Amino acid sequence: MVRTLFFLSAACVFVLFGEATATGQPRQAGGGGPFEIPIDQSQSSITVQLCVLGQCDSDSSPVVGFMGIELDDAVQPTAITLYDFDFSLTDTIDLFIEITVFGIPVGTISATAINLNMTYANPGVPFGPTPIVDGAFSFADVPTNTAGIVSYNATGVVCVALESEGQPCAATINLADQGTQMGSIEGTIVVEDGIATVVFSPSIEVVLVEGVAVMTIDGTVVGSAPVPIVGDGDYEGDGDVDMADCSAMSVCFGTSPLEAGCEAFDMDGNGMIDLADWALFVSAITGPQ
Ligand SMILES: [Ca+2]
Ligand SMILES: [Ca+2]
Repeated sequence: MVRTLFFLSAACVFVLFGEATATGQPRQAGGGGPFEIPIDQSQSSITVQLCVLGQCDSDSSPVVGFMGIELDDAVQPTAITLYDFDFSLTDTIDLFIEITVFGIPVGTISATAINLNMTYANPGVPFGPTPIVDGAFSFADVPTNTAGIVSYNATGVVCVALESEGQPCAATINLADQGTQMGSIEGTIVVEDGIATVVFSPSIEVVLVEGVAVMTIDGTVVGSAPVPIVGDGDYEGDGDVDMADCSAMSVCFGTSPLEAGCEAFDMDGNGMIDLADWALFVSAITGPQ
């Protein structure tokens, strides 16, 4: 460590000697890369609706999981990028539909769905960014996978309709076999005191049997998490990155957890200050302003 400090102190002199020609600008406190927001179960619920031959029934469940996002700015974001999500329903969904003609029952379907789950089909691959306007945003055509086991039992006209489509009157469907579908996510975001509170309203339609049975999964999931912040290298906050900042960088280098003030040098926002940050710091040097 002593050697490292000596090296960096010397590097300050070396780097800053040439600062008259440095062209870097102070970096803004941008978003520090993708981060996960755990779902608050107490505020989150997903509803599954099954519609068969024009009649529908629905049931809801609490949901667990997370949202993975990135913001363009840690304080006043104007754009959000989706990286991942996993919404898992904790309760069994129970559905029952009775088809009537002039008030006379002519068929039924009962269905249960267990381990229902919606996930982003390309985890880690950025989707967006999409603009945040007045705290609201919208993602369309989000590649979404669904999973879970749906068991159903149909009678009367529902059974006849299923059989006409080559489907049995009672069966078990693995939603994972339905492949990737396009869903949508409406949402809102508030960032206050470094904490982002995000509301996602995901929605997806899964056609179980063409022309006969459609399942819609939608709801509201809510979560909060600290927004990672990347430092701008300006230790004393005087609007420049110069020799004084470089000396402080030498002291902060290698500290973990970060000491107060040293956040300015965590230039990649990963919670520690190492050579990757040093490289970014050097590129941010502006000289005295
Ligand atoms: Ca400074
Ligand atoms: Ca770092």
